[in-house]
Amino acid sequence: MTDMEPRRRTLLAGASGVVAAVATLGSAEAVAAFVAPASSPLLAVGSLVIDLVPGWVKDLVIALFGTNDKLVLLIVLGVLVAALAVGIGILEERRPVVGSIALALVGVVAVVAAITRADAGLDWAFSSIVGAAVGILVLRLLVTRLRTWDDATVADEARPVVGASRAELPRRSFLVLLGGTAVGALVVGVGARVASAGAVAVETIRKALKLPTAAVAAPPVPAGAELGIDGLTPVVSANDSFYRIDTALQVPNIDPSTWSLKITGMVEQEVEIGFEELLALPLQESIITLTCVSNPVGGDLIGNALWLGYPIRELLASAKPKAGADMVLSRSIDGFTAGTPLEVLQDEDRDSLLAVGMNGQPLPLQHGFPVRMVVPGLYGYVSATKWVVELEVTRYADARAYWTDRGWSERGPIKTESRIDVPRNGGRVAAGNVAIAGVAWAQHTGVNRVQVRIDDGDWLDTTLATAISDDTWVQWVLQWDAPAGDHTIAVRATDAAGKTQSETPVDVVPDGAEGWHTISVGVD
Ligand SMILES: Nc1nc2c(c(=O)[nH]1)N[C@H]1C(S)=C(S)[C@@H](COP(=O)(O)O)O[C@H]1N2
Ligand SMILES: [Mo]
Repeated sequence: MTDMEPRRRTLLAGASGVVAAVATLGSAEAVAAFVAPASSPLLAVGSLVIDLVPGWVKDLVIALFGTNDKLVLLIVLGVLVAALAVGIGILEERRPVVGSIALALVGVVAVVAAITRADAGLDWAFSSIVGAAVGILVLRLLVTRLRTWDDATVADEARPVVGASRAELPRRSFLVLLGGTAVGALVVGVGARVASAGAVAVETIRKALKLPTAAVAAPPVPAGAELGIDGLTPVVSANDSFYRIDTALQVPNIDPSTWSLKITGMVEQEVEIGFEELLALPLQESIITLTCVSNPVGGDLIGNALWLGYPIRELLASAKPKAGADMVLSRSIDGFTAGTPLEVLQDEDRDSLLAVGMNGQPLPLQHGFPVRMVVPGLYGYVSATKWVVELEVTRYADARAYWTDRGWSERGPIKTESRIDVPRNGGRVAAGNVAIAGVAWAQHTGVNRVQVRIDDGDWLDTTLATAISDDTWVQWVLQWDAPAGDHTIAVRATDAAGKTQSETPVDVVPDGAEGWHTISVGVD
């Protein structure tokens, strides 16, 4: 015997394969948790097997194991995966690269299984692709180290050295990588799987939830609110294209039956309300445009939806804020906080809602399920707390919100702004009649006038669509007889208070961008 005992080498190669498989599954689960919890290759392949297995096998399994059939499937899959992994490890050690190719093929099967699921998107492929790539990397590293160790053993036996053997260092480096990867991938994978299972479970509850109809319905969207121009942003934003901004790495999974909101702090009477109780209250609908303070001039961190919820002012009234309080610190289950002026939330003329519905659906998980705040006229970071669980009545002098501690203003009223949607910035259009159109907003004040300037011309009044309300953005359009050449188009809005947007560009930090959205177009 001149090298490592063959039995031991095979065993360690097999172990390398198993650890590569654990790394594959662990990283795939981690990616799935972010991309789409249901895209886990483990679930996808399992579901594919259930679909493919002939009926008599299913019947037999159910006859033998009853309601444990899924568990049996998972155990069988687990054993198969382990056997495959051992095989791939041994293959890679005997015929370098061949094992990696086999692992890549398994990845392809997982990708196909994932993207052919009923509600899958193409992004469901990500988790399997990343998983296979990580697995191959781990496999190659492990087998290379195993060979180095083996070669050193050969050298030791051929020409022994005094003291520590040459094989000691490679041996250690192989074992550390093997153990470290196994432990790391298990921790990450199991954590991600648990989180994904939570998201899938909460999504199921959400889908089954039926919201009550509003006691106070929103007036219908006026017919003239939607100009219906190609490329112009729709006046009501669909839930799945609504902008999303938050600090949540993992979207909180809240089972509504466990949700409650507490009103605490400077109040005569602490109040706590559960989800069922909230739904039993007379709910109100309101169409409100949310905007992010980080929206640059011309940006799209803004969206308009029909919200269903209970007026926050009513809940506050039942808690009876004490004199001296001037701020409500709303807290998300994940620790995020926003500081909203108490008087804004108490304002009789403002539909500040504890919202449960968005465009006729329960809030999507990403948009705060089961309950969030929506306040007309204030940027999201000071008002729109998602996954909200506490309203602490306090004072600006005593409490600070999440973003106030990070360089943003304590208060965040939305600034009047306007944006050109068509023609596209940098686009080309044919000479002749061209619609210049976009949106403008001055939430809770209202937009009075939108003007466009072409090149160095005069400011031209545009036609405003019918506004849904002062709490929403409004579309506008100007028909332009476009002459050939390169042109610059700028827009500015004037709000109902008579204030016209300032020309001077101002950065988003600390309290929102300012300036005129300006685009270039080529006319042929
Ligand atoms: N829990 C929580 N709520 C939050 C945030 C957050 O980071 N965490 N971000 C706020 C910000 S900055 C904005 S602009 C709005 C965005 O809401 P949306 O993602 O539903 O569009 O949510 C607000 N609510
Ligand atoms: Mo924001």
